[in-house]
Parts: sequence; C-alpha cells; structure tokens
Amino acid sequence: MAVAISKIGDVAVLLLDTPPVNAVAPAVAEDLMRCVQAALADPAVRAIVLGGAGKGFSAGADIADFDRAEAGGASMRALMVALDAAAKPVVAVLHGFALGGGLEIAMAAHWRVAAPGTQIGLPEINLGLLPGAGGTQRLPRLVGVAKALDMMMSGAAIGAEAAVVAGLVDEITQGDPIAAAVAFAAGATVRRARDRVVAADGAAIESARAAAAKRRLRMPALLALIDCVEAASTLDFDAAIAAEADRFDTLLASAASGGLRHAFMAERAVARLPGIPKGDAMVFETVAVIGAGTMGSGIAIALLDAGMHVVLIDLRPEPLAAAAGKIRRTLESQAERGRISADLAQSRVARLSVASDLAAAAPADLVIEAVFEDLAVKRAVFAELGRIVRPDAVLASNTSTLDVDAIARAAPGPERVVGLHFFSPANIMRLLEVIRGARTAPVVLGQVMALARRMGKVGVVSGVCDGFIGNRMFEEYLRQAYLLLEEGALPAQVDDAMEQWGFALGPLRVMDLAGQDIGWSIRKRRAVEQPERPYSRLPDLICEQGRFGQKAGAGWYLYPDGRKPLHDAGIDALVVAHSAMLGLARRAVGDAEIVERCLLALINEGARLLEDGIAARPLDVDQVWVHGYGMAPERGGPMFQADRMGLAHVLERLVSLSAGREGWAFRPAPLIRKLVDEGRDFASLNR
Ligand code: T1G
Repeated sequence: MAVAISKIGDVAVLLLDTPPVNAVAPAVAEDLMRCVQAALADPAVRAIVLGGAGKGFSAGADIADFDRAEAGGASMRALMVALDAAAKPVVAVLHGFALGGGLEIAMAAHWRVAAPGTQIGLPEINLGLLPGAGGTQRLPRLVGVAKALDMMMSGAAIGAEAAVVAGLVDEITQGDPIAAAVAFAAGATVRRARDRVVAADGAAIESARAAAAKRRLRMPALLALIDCVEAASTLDFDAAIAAEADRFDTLLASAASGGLRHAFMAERAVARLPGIPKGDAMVFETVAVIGAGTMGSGIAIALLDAGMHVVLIDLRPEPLAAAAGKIRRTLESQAERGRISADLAQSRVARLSVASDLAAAAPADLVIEAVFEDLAVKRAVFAELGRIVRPDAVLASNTSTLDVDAIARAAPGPERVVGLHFFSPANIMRLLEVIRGARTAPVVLGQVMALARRMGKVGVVSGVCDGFIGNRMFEEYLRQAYLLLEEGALPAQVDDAMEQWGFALGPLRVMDLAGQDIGWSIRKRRAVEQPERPYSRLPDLICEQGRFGQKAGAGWYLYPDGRKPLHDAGIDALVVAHSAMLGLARRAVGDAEIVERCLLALINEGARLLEDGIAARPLDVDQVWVHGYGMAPERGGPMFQADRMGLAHVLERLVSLSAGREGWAFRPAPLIRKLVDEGRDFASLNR
C-alpha cells in the first residue's frame, strides 16, 4: 500500500509512503483517495491528518510517470475533488519538503502545519509545466496573486516559517509533527481554500507577463500559468480548474517540457553508472589544490563552499597571494550580497590555507592539480606528489585535454588517479567531467562522483580521449561554425542563430570568452595529430592578429568595455575576403542551416563517443551539454534532440551533407546507422 494508515484517538492518520520522496504516481493518488474516503465514511473518525513517511511529505507527482500513456493528472484531480468534498476537518502535516502535487494535496486539505525548515513550493515551471492539480487556483486564494505568481514563476521553494507569514501554513509544529498535527486537529474545522475569493491584481499580472516575455523557451508555460492565476479572480473555481487542466495537458505534450523532464531525470541518472559503487564524499575532508591560477582559485572556492578544508599550493608567492585575496573577496562578496551569512563566509575563509611548498599536500585526502596545461609539467607534479602524499590519497588532474593515463603513470598507484575536469568558472559551472583512467579504481570513481554531488555539481564519467566528451564534441561544432563563415554566414549570424535556438552563448562568443589562443593551440596540435581533419584558417587569422578574445579586447568581436561583445565590421570584411581567397562564391546561409549543421556535428561526434566507450550513455552526453556548454535544458541535450528529430532523418541528413563541401566531417557514425537499422533510438541506450 502506498499509504500507511493508523488512528490516534478519533483522528485517522494517513501517511504517504512511497520512498524515496513520496512521489505521487496515479496509483498512489488513487490509494490515497480511497483511504481518505474510507476515513470520511468511518463514524469513529472525527478528523484526518495527512502526512508523509520518510524524509519528506511529498516531492509531488511522479515525474517518471509523465511519459507513460496513463499519465496526466486525472487521478490527482479526482483526489482533489475527494478532499474538497470532505465534511470532516483534514489537517496536512508537512516536513522535509512539500513540492508540486504534494503541496497541492496539502492545499486541498483544510489546514496545514509544518515542521521547522520544511521546504514548500510549486516547482513545476522547472519541468515546463504548471501546477496541474489545483495549485494555480488554491495558492492565490491562500497567499494572494502577487506572491502566488512569484512562487510559481520562480519555482523556488520557501521555508515553513516564510510560509506561515505568507498565509500558506497555519502553524509551525513543536516536537513530533504527527502528534502536533493530531493535537491541532482537535480544534480544526472544515475550511476550504476553494471557498476564498481572490482579490484581482492586474498590476502583478501585467508585470508577470512582461517578465515572461523575456524567457523565450519558458514563455509558453509562464504565460499559461499567468492566465490560470488571472482566472482565479475572474472565473468560478471549477471553470478555472478545468482551464488549468487543459493548459497542463498541453504543456505536458510540449517539446520544452519533454526536454526539461529528460534533463531532470538524466541529472540524477548520471550518478548511477553500472560497476561504480555509491561513494562517500565525506572521506575528502582536506583537499590540496596545486596551482593558484584561475582554475585553481575557482576549484578552491567550490571546495570551500562545499565545506572542505583547502590547502592552495603554488611555488610562486605573488600568484599565490593574489589568489588567496581573490578567494577571500569572492567569499566575502557572497555575504555582502546576502547569499550566505557573514559567519559562514568567515568560516569558509578560515578553512583556506596557502603554501608555496608541495610538502603542504602531505595530509590531504585528495589532491587536485591545476597547473599549466603541459604534460611534462603535470607529470613532474604527480611524481613529486607521489613521494609526499599518503598512499590512499586520491590524485586528480584538472586537465582539459591531456591523457590522464600518461599523467597517472608518473605517480605510484595509478588506481587512485582520476581526472577532474572542472569548467570555468569552477565555483559556478555545474559540470564536472570525471575522467576514468585505464587503472582508476571503481571505489575512487564512486568517491569523486559523490564529491561532485557534495559540491552541487553534475559529475559525468568520461573515458580518456582528446577533449573527453564535451571538448571533443565542441571541436566539431566549432569546425562547422567556421565552415559556415567561409560559405556565406557572418559571425553575429552564427552566434545569434545558436542563441535563438537555445544556447546561452553562440560558439564564436564562447571562444572569445574562453580565449582564442586556447582554440589555436588545440588546432595546432590537431594539425599534427589529425592532418586528415583540417579546420578553416579563419580562426587562425584572427589569432595571428593577437585578437585572443575578451581578455585581449578583441576577438571575433570588439570589447571596448572588456565585457560586452560589439560587432566589428573589420572581421566581417576579413571573413568575406577569406571566402574570395578560397575561390568560394558566398551564398545566403539561413539560420535553420546553421542550427542543423551545428547540431548534427554534435550528434555525430556524440555517437562516436558512445561507440568508443568514452561516454557511457546518451544521457551522459546530454548532461555535459546542458551543464557545461549552456544548452537550454528545454532542449534536453544533443542526443535527446536527435531522437526528437528522428534518427532516420538524422542519418539521411548526414549522408546528404557528407556529399557536400568538406563532407568528410559528416560521415555518419556507424552507431547511428545501426540504431536506424534496428528501429531504435538513443533513448534505448539509456536504460
Ligand atoms: N518524481 C519522481 N521521482 C522523483 C521526484 C518526482 N517528483 N523527485 C525526486 N525523485 C527521485 C529522483 O529522481 C531521485 O531518484 C530520488 O527521487 C532522489 O531525488 C501535478 C505535475 C524532492 C528536493 O519538481 O526537487 O507535481 O536517482 O536526488 O537531493 O502539479 O528530488 O534516487 O533514482 O533529487 O534529496 C514537481 C522534484 C513534480 C520536485 C529531494 N516536483 N524533486 O532532493 O534527492 S510535477 C518536483 C526535487 C508535479 C503536479 C505536478 C528533489 C527533492 P534516484 P534527489 P534530494
């Protein structure tokens, strides 16, 4: 049974019990409805207390269910009708979390009491949905239009104490929450949220619509939500509920919600890889970071934020002192902006120590080297560390492209060596590519994957290859961007097309931000290692002018203020002249072609990564692109997009493009042809 039933005196106590988060699948909603109806029919029952077993009240409807045929909200809505019909007092007692449909159930109860610190909210917008079980009608009746809009449009949870102030929760429980709720029920009456009148708030509605207009991919769900909230003060309750249900079902079928739900489940699935045991991140209490550059400093902040002690080591006193100052200022500014308390900021600063001697790494449980991206330098550091640290200390390299196995061979115990590829800024970007060396022990992988979660990052396991998962795909994406410039597109058009489609930044603006010199050195190395895969010369031309991007004040764009990219007609002229030098007649290139060529480049290389065993599943590739390269989660990721496009169509387009200019870059990965022949899609490889 999904509901644990008991009685305390004349109060029926019903506890949702579907671990781990009391998600409410249709069958669970039906079970709960039957239990409520039985309690209402029982003459010995005077009141009902609704609660949740385990770590929280409920995380809402079962997200995994939405892609199954019988999904939709019918059973949840029937439960709401049953609660609305209750002629006996129903008291919901919340603890841990009450989110989505879980909060909607609680709002259909007559009273709500909550344990201190309970997180309460309607996060459906983060799934491209709106609350589909009465939330858009009951929340405004309880907290008013403006507060309801704020909660549902942000999807952010509020604490129990704030919920009392807002009028959503009636009392904070003291001691055992169930006992407190039963005591509360003694004086409870029937008081339905649906019977309240909502004061119209046209100003809040209009400003919400203006805010929604700026959130392109999320706009349909936001506008539908706002319409429902507006209806709370213009339509009668049942008519508004019917309208909410229609809009919910439409959003449920939308591409954006499909992408967001895939991203939600994939973000959790990446941590579950066959053969890798669940690790304990608490084994890492002291972490030494070698190298006080941009990456080392960012990694140190991320570790301090996650509660660890950090020893930042750099043999050069000036960069070390500068880094320590930057770390301190960053933590203090988080307190000044109210993101953390001043005490917490100070405690984090206190857990940082600096040293200019590798010997300071001796007590470390984990060492992360973030020194210059040169194999010989990294190998020398590992060799030295091998003589200093404990034999059970984990050694990690933050290399972004170098061979982790070659680095591992420099230190004793390659089974404890792993790559931890942080993305800059390391204290902001959520992606962490966890590079599995040939000899890396599964227990070490489990531990560093748990470390990723402890740091609030999304750890994705990658094998060893040039560029791992993300950068190897990014190089093919860049290759197409450059070729499109040669054929007729201009830089701003390429970037705008990809940003309109759903990237935070277009590929050329990304390289201006990351540093064109980094791309240049990769192309020079690859010219030697992969001469059969030449790039356009265009990016080299701007590098030869010293235009290394934002840090140099100019790249593909100009940066007079050091931040905002400005169009540079001189670069357009350079692009046009280069086409002429190549003897290419420039042609009109549409945005759709730009998006297609760039996406197909990602999909094809992603398939090759799966064939090579570098990426374990398509969902791992998807998460790399959502959390490391700014692809909107509404798009789900490149492999999710390929399934949306249809693999037969993807194959047909790859075959067609491979017959064109520089077509070798689109030669279809055999895995795609295999899946098409078998009538399967990438999702079938995620199971
Ligand atoms: N449905 C199904 N599974 C869920 C789930 C859900 N709603 N929430 C969590 N899980 C799984 C998750 O995949 C993971 O599985 C495990 O639980 C632990 O999750 C009708 C339509 C509650 C704050 O959006 O925010 O209600 O990996 O790792 O860090 O209007 O989970 O162990 O196999 O995140 O302690 C709206 C989403 C649904 C809440 C707990 N609700 N969940 O965080 O654990 S739509 C949400 C969370 C809806 C109604 C609408 C968090 C959490 P596995 P976790 P956590």
